[in-house]
Amino acid sequence: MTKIIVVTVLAAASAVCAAESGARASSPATLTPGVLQAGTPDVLKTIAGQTVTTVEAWEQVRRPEVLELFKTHVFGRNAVERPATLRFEPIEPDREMMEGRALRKRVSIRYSGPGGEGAIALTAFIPKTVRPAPAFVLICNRSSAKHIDPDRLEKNPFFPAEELIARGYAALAFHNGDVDPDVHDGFTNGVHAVFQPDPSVRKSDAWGTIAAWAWGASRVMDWIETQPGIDRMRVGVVGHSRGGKTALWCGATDTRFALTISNNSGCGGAKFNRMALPKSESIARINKSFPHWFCTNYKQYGDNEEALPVDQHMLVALIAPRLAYVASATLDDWAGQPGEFHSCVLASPVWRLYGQQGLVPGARTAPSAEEQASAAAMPPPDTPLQQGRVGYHLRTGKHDLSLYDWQRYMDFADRHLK
Ligand code: GTR
Repeated sequence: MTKIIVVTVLAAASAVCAAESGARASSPATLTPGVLQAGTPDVLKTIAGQTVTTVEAWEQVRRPEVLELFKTHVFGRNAVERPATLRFEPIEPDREMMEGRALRKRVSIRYSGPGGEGAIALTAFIPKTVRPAPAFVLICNRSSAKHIDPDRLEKNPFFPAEELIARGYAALAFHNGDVDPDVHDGFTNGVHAVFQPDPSVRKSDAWGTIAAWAWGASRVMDWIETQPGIDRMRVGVVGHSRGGKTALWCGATDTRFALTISNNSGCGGAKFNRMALPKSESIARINKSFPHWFCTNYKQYGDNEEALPVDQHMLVALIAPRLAYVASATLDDWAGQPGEFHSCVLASPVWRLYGQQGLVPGARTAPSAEEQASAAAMPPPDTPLQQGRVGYHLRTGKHDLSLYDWQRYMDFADRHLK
C-alpha cells in the first residue's frame, strides 16, 4: 500500500493546505509528510462524490454516511440502544466525602435481556458548591480497586477525583469490564450475551467489545439525565488507550456528550491509519492481539488499510461541532503520535463548516519556512493547543493517563464549557 512517510514531528505540516485545496501527492517519492494523498477518504466528500459545503449537507448526508461506515467496517452495530429494562439502583446510601466538598453516589445501572442480566457499578462524586456541575465520565480500563476506589483510600492520578472536585467538576467513573470483560470469549458473556445469547447468529457487522464499552458510557449518561446535581449539557467522556478508542466511539455515537477526550488512543482511536509509522500498532496487529474489540468486517483491513472506506480523522469529525480533545505522549510510539495529531488536522474542516475553529495551531516565535507554509505543525511537547474546539497536546512521558493530562482537560473545559 502507499503510505505517508513521516520524517519529522512536522507530520501534518502541509496537511491543511493540501486537504483544503484538494491537492494530492502523486507518488510516494514526491510525498510531503502528512499530505492527504490519493486514496485517503475525504471527510467532506459524499459516497456519491459530492463535496459537502454546508452544515445541512454534513448533518443530513455525509455525517450519517460516515457513522454507518464506522458501524459497518470498524466498531460494529449495537444489538440495542437504551434497553426498556434499564434501571438504576443505589449500591449504598449517598455519603459526604472529601471533607464535605463532595457528595458520593454509588449506583448500579442494571439491564436485562433474553440472555440474562447485566450491571455497571458507577461511582460519582458531585461537588457540593456547584449546582448543577459540569462532569467528566471516565471509562476505566484499569483495575477498579486501584484506579477508581470509591472510598478514596487508594488515590490514583488515573482518576484524580479530588482535583476534579476542587475545580468544580463532578467526577464519575465505571469499569469497562462491567459491561463486557476484556477477553476474547466468543461474545458469550457481558452485554453481548445479555442481548444476543446465541453468538452463532452474529453478523459480520455485529458490535465488538469497544462498541459495548461505549454503550456502557451512554447508559451512564442515561443516569446523569436523572441527576439535578449534574449539568447534562456539560458532560465530557474520557478514556485512555483502549478506553480512548471507546471514548471516541461514544462521542461519535452519542451526541449528548458535550466533550470527548481521547488519551493516547492510538490504532482504532485517533491514529490515522494511512501513515507509515513503523513503531506503531497496525490494524493487522490489533486484530490479532484483540480479536474481540472490533467487528468481524474490520479483519479484512489488516495490511489492507487502503481498502478501508474511512480513516480515523473521520471518527474525530463525527464529534463536530461539539468539543474534542486528543492527547499523545512523547514515549508512546505504539500509539503513533503524528497519526493522532494528523487526524485532528484533517477533521477540522468539519468544525469550519459550522463557522468554528477546529484545531488551532500554536503561535511560534520563530516559525520555520515549512511551518509558515502550513497552518498546523505538530506542537512541541507540553504545549497544549486549546484555542479551537479541537484540543491537542503531546505530553512528555510514557503511555498513561496522568494528572498533567487531566489538568489540561480541565483547562480546556474551563475555557469552552464553563
Ligand atoms: C495495547 C494495545 C493498544 C492500547 C493499549 C491499552 O496493548 O495494543 O491498542 O489499547 O493496549 O489499552 O493500554
